[in-house]
Amino acid sequence: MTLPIRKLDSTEPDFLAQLDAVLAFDTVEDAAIDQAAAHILAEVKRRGDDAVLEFTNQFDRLAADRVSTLEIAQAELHAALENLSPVRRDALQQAADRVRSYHERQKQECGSAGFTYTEADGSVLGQKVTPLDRVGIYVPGGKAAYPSSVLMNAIPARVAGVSEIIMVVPTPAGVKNQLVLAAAAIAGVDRVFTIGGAQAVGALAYGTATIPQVDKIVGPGNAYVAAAKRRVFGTVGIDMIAGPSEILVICDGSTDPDWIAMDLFSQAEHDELAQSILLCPDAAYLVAVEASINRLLADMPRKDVIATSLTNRGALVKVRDMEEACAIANRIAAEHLEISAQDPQRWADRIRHAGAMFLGRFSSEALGDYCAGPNHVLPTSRTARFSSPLGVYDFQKRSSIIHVSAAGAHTLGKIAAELAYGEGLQAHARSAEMRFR
Ligand code: HSO
Ligand code: ZN
Repeated sequence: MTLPIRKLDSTEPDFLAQLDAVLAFDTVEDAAIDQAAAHILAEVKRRGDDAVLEFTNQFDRLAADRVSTLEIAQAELHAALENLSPVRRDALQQAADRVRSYHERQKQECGSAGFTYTEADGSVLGQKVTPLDRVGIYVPGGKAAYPSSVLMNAIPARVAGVSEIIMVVPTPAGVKNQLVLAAAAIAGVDRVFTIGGAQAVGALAYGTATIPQVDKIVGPGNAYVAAAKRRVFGTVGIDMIAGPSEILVICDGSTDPDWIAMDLFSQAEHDELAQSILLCPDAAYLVAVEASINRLLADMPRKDVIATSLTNRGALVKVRDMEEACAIANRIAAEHLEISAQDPQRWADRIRHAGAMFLGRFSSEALGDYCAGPNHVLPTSRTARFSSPLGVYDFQKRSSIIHVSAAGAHTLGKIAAELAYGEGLQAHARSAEMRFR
């Protein structure tokens, strides 16, 4: 099988335009989907449980008579865990333990303790960090129902100190994904409702008689879920609107080409829109990877998805040298960046924009997807230019602390009053002045 995978060469005059065309991803929101989501949200806001029940029965082909029957008891979550094969249960547990310890480290290192400092006049200024009270985790029900994503969303919330984690997961035709339930048990999710779509987002955002209102909704979903999340943002926090998954591999030509081909497949198999790109200065090596792709593809159960993804959105790119590869990687700002090279640290030092960096030939993205420890919820569609992996910090917020001494009220009061008069705000000025006059 010969896949018509796109080949680019950075020495071609219009290379950057070609690259941008490969990267371009149409995020235009579908107006019809947005309108449908808006309607569902309005109904859930107005009619609460009744609307949630109707939409759930309709879209997921259920015949539930009360929303409370859509809640899965803790005992059922733990039974799902117990019923896994010991090998799989053990793998899930080890992944959870590693993700937890990484995020515990992140909590220590990322300013979770807040800070205060005292000025010479005795005034104290600072910042207090507080976990969110209640968080909702959306877990897709269909082909992208990933137990690993349950761990990646719930564990940092738990580590942050969130008091209550509510998970929603649609169960079309009532089919429950046992591995998802087991992951919820391991991650310590408090309550699970088998609802999904815009109606689940609405229930979490507004609260109903049965489903508690949350402060933030995280987790990926289909186009209706994304539209609903966009719309409830402001009433609640949201994590991000994730695009299709991407991998960018920079290879110096020293890694087994089969390994690189399989890494490109690993992202491509997620979805037809996923993107896998390889940058390499060695033309012969690119030919070898292409041969590996064509040889290995036939054996892949998801070969159709992989082939579509690689054909429509993939690319093998010949670059001048590793320096140029790094510059291109910064332009792409990929969700996942593998640097498969002899001296990966040397090149990693040049990278400024990537959701996660996998350094050296043994660090395949798959390890990060499941169990290395860092989060696999990462900025997609070039948003790594300005955003970060999901982390403990996403489940915390900060409050400023201002504790002014009598002496401080004098010095600060004069500054504040002067500026308040300048803004024409008398009460501000007087409120400051009363404390030192
Ligand atoms: N690569 C996906 C995460 C995932 N992979 C889940 C396997 N399961 C997006 O980062
Ligand atoms: Zn993956």
